[in-house]
Amino acid sequence: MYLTNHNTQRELLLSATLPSNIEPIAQKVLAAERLTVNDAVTLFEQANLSLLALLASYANYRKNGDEVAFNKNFHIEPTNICVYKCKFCSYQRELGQDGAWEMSLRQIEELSSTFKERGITEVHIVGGVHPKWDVDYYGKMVQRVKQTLPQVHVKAFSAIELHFIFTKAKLSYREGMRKLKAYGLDSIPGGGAEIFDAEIRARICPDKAKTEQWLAIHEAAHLEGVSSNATMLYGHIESFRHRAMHMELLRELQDKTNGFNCFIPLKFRKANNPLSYLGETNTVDDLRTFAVARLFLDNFNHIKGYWPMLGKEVTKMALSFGVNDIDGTIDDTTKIYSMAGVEDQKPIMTVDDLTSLISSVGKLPIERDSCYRAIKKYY
Ligand code: V47
Ligand code: SF4
Repeated sequence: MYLTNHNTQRELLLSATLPSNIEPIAQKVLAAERLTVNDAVTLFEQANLSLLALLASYANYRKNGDEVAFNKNFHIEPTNICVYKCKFCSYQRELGQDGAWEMSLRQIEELSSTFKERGITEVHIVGGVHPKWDVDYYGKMVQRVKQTLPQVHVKAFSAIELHFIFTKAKLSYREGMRKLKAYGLDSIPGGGAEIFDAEIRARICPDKAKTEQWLAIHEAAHLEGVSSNATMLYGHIESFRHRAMHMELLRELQDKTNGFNCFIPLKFRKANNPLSYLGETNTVDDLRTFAVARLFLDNFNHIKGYWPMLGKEVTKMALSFGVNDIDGTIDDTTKIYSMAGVEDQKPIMTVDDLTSLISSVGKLPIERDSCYRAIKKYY
């Protein structure tokens, strides 16, 4: 075991002679003061990797100690048919196109039944924006899952799907949210945020919900007592400043509502999509992004390293860069990342795998529920 000694970290930071551009930022971290967008850009561009690890670990320890969380979950991807054509998407198909799928309510129920008595606490439902489905179909999906697995938390539908179905039904976001809540929706996942800058958005996902709409959906959810996650798709054509400004908008909304559970940086994966020519960013950039997110988002308790997208080895490393959550068992139920070319083509981790991964880097595994309450400690 090599557990963090918070005081040693502090001593190290206080005694180090830091470059003059980084020193004031490190002082803010030690004093738990908020960083500016310029501070975040400076960290992205100029901070040494080991210093970033130390700063982010220090900030994370203050919130989460040495515990790292996982959950027992599976995904339902009800369709990959989508009215939009995001340039980074490897998964989207047209109605009737080869490789398109759409699940009936019966199929959703059957898939859920296979997870009975397996201790699952969360079902994550997200898919394409189907041109023919409406808010009641989305609601019934949630209802069927809840009827089959009454104890689970249903975290479902990205702001992109929600914007489309609420607009089609002429419902305000809050009315729509109330309707889905009545069907059993518990929280919403963080997808569709991509990069909030309007010019970047226009180049990578021109036709789907705009930044203001993404934020308004999440705000409406929070006001209706539905918590949510937030993501950021990085490593394509955005700059460090775009990343920092993206996080600033999330931090502002979190100040207002406190409704976000966690932040999940998602690394752009290049296979089978129109942005393949960009290639992928490197592991050092992944780690820097996690660390800056941990330092900048002072009002987010949890930073998630989503293992099916990062791969297990990078996930382990991310635990030294401010990450305190690695998501769940998944059980080979998501195709978004395998279709985009990640190494793990069949994402499955048992509880043993997850706890071993976490312990292997000296952290303390805990199983959590979807609201980050501890269910079981594995140490
Ligand atoms: O919005 C799509 C991303 C998101 C690619 O809330 C890609 O717990 C990389 O939001 N390379 C959907 N990323 C998935 C999502 C999510 C995943 C895990 C956990 C949670 C949560 C949310 O996936 C999309 C987009 O940003 N994405 N294609 C790609 N080629
Ligand atoms: Fe559709 Fe989502 Fe793919 Fe965009 S990322 S094309 S909204 S499935």
